[in-house]
Amino acid sequence: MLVNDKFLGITSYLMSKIVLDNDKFLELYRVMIRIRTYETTLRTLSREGKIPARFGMYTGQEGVATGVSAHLKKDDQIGSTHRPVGHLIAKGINLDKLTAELCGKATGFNKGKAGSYHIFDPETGCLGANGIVGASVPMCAGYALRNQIKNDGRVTVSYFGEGGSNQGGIQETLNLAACWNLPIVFICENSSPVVQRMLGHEMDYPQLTIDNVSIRAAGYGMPGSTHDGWDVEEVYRVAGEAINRARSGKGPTLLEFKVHQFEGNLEGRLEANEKDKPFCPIDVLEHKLRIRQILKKDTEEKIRLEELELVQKAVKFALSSPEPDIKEAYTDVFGGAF
Ligand SMILES: Cc1ncc(C[n+]2csc(CCOP(=O)(O)OP(=O)(O)O)c2C)c(N)n1
Repeated sequence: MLVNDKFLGITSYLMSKIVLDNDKFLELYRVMIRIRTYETTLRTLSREGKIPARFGMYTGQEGVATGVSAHLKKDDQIGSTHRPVGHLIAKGINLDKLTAELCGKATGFNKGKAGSYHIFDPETGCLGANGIVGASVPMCAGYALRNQIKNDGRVTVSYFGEGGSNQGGIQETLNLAACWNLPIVFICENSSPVVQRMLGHEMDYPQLTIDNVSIRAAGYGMPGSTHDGWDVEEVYRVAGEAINRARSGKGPTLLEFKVHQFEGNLEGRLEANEKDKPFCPIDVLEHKLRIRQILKKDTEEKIRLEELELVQKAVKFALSSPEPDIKEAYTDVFGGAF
């Protein structure tokens, strides 16, 4: 069910869907604060010229990755997008090595060569952010096929945007995943029409012909549904059902989450108007937590401070790390034999 009302008018709606216990609530809150703190700090680093490549911001979408990853085990896999930081942090990636990678340092996950768009950490199942829109989705089906053959209970989650959903490779992957009953959950984070309106239709993707991407699931013979991405509790509930379904051999699901993207495609390109971001997932969660008397001021301050310290430690690690040696330019890459 979607909310079409202003945040302050939806208290009863929010209260009617209690799914989480207090500890779980605070756990999710902490992850969302971690993602927001991390991105805000990294944006400053980027503006200071300390991040060589631009990166896509996930700000405003934290509820999705957090609610989804809360059901994932360490060796479950995710395939990410050009806004990878939220997906990666929610999956439990090491912040020191993540920051070093973004800063192009030798201590990064991929020796500083991947940057934000191609980060790869098999240890936490983060199998590729991807700067090519939609490109990680077919790869995720490959991981899911591997999981099905090995029969080791692993699940793959494949993230993409509504723009990416128009890619032919995604359509084929949805079809194949359904035909082969793969243990995979497709997550479409749909930021339209807000972004389209804000960008003045400058996107080089065809406009969607439908409001809800999830209706396409029926054509492929898998369950599909659309939900509020700014309500982490709702995300947690439906993602849990889909992930359990995949894990128990019942096949794929397409979940669509409506989100408000506070930044455009790239860091610093767009600032949303206040009126365009009524549903900040952190505000919504804090609102719920306060009403239910779970979040007291001192707990909130403690969580925010601890997460800030974690992020600052990662930044310190990255900035004091060495640059990659010039000889490394030809290792670990195709064409390294030159
Ligand atoms: C194949 C391909 N085409 C175009 C681009 C340029 N591009 C980068 S982000 C983006 C918008 C993608 O929209 P969507 O999938 O909805 O993701 P969102 O940015 O909304 O999260 C485009 C067109 C690209 N990176 N890859």
